[in-house]
Amino acid sequence: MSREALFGAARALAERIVGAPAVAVRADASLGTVIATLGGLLAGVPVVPVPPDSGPLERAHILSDSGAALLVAPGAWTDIGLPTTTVDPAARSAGTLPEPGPDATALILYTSGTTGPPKGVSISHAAIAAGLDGAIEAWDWTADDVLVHGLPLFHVHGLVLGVLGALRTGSRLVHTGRPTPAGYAAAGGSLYFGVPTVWSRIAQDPDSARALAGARLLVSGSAPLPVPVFERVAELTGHRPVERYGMTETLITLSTRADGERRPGSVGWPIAGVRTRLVGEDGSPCAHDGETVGELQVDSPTLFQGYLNRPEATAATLTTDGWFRTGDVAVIDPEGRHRIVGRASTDLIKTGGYRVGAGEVEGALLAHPAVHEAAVIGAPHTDLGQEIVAFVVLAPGAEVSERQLVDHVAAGLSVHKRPRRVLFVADLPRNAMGKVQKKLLTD
Ligand code: MLC
Ligand code: AMP
Repeated sequence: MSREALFGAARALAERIVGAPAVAVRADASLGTVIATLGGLLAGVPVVPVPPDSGPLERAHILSDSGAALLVAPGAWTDIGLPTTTVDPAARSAGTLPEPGPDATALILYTSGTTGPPKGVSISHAAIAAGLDGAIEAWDWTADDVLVHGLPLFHVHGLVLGVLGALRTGSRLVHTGRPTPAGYAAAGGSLYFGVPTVWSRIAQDPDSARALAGARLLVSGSAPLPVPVFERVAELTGHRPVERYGMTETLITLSTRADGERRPGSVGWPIAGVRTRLVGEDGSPCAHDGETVGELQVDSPTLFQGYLNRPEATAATLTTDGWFRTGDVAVIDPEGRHRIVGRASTDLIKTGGYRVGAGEVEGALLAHPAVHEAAVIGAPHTDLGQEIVAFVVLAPGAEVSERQLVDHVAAGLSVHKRPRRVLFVADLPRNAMGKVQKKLLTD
């Protein structure tokens, strides 16, 4: 679809939804999602992308918490108690709407915390512009590029960088539907985005990997890129991948550069406008010696506006001087290169690049009548980075299979939040305070 046609169709939707408090979009990997998102942005109506495979529990929470007045859902989800509409890719409007101010909320993205249901992260138009401009500069991204990816359109990576970034630069976008090695190989792009699981699968498919030799830049983000995967991708494609780091709450903050050194394990330097610092457990600044480990904090025009309806949760992420606490543990070397070494909390799991809170999965398991106690961990996994593993104590006399519990979580939440393994145990290891000792479960 040309840019002109896309904006015409998006404007036609924008005119129908202008004035709504928020619009939810069933964000499948389709042109309809792109038109609906752009329509919301042009109308100045916050867009709430909803994962297309989200089950009733997760969907009901997102729709009610976000205050969406309308759902754009082509041909599905008629039972959700909200008026629905569809997009018409053939519609055209040349009308103009007033441009939303920089502080208007552009997107509300739902993402997991360590406990409870996902929180809505409000992101302003200005933050998106700042994050994209920083990435565009670091990667020399121009209208001559053809961006290729197959990532989901309800998170920062696929939607903000992967769709809005293409619109901001004017580069073409090929979405491969799913991020498969064969799909990437066939797309003939210049710029490729993937999460580490995608690059790991490409590294194991030499023919597809070699087809990327003609690209300009390969970019990995959303989770740590294992060094052997970096090296294998470089060997097969001739390109050392750019690695970059970000969060839903901060958008993109750190990256190696198209015109700079790309070292395995390094997420590089702050993009333009972003400041970072490392803070020790006692609150004092850490040395930038490449060894001293501290919490990474960010001060940046890319920061979120807060968690929707959760002022206390928002306040808990900010220091008294207004810096955002990422919860990631990092080192900075004397040249300013950043390396992410882990997370402060074991209860945020990264699986296939998706962020999943252990508490949300535990809550879904506990809602099953056969489950008495549940503890969920992220266990190291070569393909997914971490895989979700549940330890379950059954209620007295109850019987349930591993498969039934996996399906129970996949049906209520989203498919990617399902445990890959369920281990039935007689009891859970707890400390003197009664807290489950997840380190022992991981071991
Ligand atoms: C299996 N399936 C089930 C099921 N068991 N479905 C229902 N119930 C069950 N119990 C089926 C599904 O229907 C689906 O089938 C398939 O299994 C999906 O399996 P999967 O193993 O989950 O998918 P997989 O192919 O392994 O996914 C890997 C992946 C994916 C890399 C493609 O994890 C992915 O897209 N990750 C990207 C995450 C991302 O974009 N993160 C960015 C966050 S933003 P079928 O038939 O449909 O295939 C961020 C900010 C930043 O982090 O800085 O970037
Ligand atoms: P999300 O909100 O889904 O974007 O998840 C953000 C989290 O993903 C961060 O807090 C990090 O833990 C992790 N993350 C993102 N990019 C990277 C990266 N390049 N290396 C290591 N971890 C990353």
